[in-house]
Amino acid sequence: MTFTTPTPPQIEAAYAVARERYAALGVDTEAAMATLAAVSISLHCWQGDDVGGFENPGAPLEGGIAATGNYPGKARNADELRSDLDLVYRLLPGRHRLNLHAIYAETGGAKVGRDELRPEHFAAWLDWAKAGGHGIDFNPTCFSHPLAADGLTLAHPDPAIRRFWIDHCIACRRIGAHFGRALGTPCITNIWIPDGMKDTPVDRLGPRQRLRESLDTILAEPLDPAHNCDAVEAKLFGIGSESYVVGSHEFYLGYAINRPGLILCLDTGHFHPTELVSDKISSVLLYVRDILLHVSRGVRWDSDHVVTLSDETQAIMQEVVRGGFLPRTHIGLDFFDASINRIAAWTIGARNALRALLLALLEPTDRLRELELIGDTTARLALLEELKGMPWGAVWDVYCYRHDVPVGASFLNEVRRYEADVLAARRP
Ligand code: RNT
Ligand code: ZN
Repeated sequence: MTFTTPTPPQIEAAYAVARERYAALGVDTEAAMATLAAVSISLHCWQGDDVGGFENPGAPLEGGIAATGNYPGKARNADELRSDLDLVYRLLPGRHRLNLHAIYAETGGAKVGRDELRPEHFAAWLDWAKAGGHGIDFNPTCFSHPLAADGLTLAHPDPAIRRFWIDHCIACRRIGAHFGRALGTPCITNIWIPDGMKDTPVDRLGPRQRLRESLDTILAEPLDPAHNCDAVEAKLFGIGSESYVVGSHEFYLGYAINRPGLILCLDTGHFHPTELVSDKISSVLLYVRDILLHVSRGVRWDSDHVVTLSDETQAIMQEVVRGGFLPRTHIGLDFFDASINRIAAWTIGARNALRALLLALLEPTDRLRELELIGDTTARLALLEELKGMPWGAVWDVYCYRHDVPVGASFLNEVRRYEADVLAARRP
């Protein structure tokens, strides 16, 4: 099935109507689009190859996370992954960043320990990012490794194992600073570790003390925040760490509050199903300078489904916009669906994050706030519900059109073409 696009005159005509409708509510659609254009989403490289990386091709994904599905055509090496990413970026309006993991190093076949990784192992990524105008963010990979086999890394009781992971994280911060310096935009180096226990531990405190000490050591070296900024990511549970996770939300929130400038990462899939990241943002940003979002879609467990335009995705972006938090919020994506075309997965998820953000920017927040302040909760509800039917899709279409990317579902035509021309030739 081929998807057709509206013609430019149709796009413009629909937009003219939408612009008037929004203007009547006091919303400036041009200003909303200008704000949106300044936002760079960090596209996670790991959707392209099911979090495999190139360190040890075929090695299983470990660390309490899992990618399910075996859709054909996954990237087998860095060149393929970059080529796939190039297509995704061409299908997204705006200029966006890349979020890289340490296992995506290119060592030219040489075995390089993760504690010995250096900027030169990412030279090809850097050149490519420079050419494409992408900032880079980075992550130590503290999973899928023999020294993480028992599910503990920075909190491991064995000081030698702990030291290995500390050195890996130190190496990653330096690589991050190198990216930031070279690209002129700070790299966010985000630490997530899988450490936890399958069954109820006796000692919940010891591992947390060790993790705190490890983090102190990792972060001891001062790096210019214009080059590298550090983030930490909490989690409720993982596969095999159902009973206890060392780096819980409270652990990292407390740690970040005590370390000025440290960014707190909130992953949408890392909390109780009834607990919402949208409700945490305004609390966290009272005490922490910046947040990093891992926009994902948790389904029952931290299953990392492709981001949809769900109520929660919208609520998160509303909170970011309503609070004036855009300058303090770094938006990254984190999902890995191996059951559908991976390039479509990336594109659908990223476009939905952008659409949710646009919707939030098209809200007459001042009016809603006024109604709330005078206690007119009837009108607040009425207006909020009416907004759902406003012609925001016409604004999104013109935004895509102006950025020279496919309008509507027609982006899928290009994905299908690439699938036939490029992906189909890839054998595992
Ligand atoms: C895992 C975390 C983490 C990873 C990536 C691959 O639960 O969400 O962010 O998904 O580092
Ligand atoms: Zn995450």
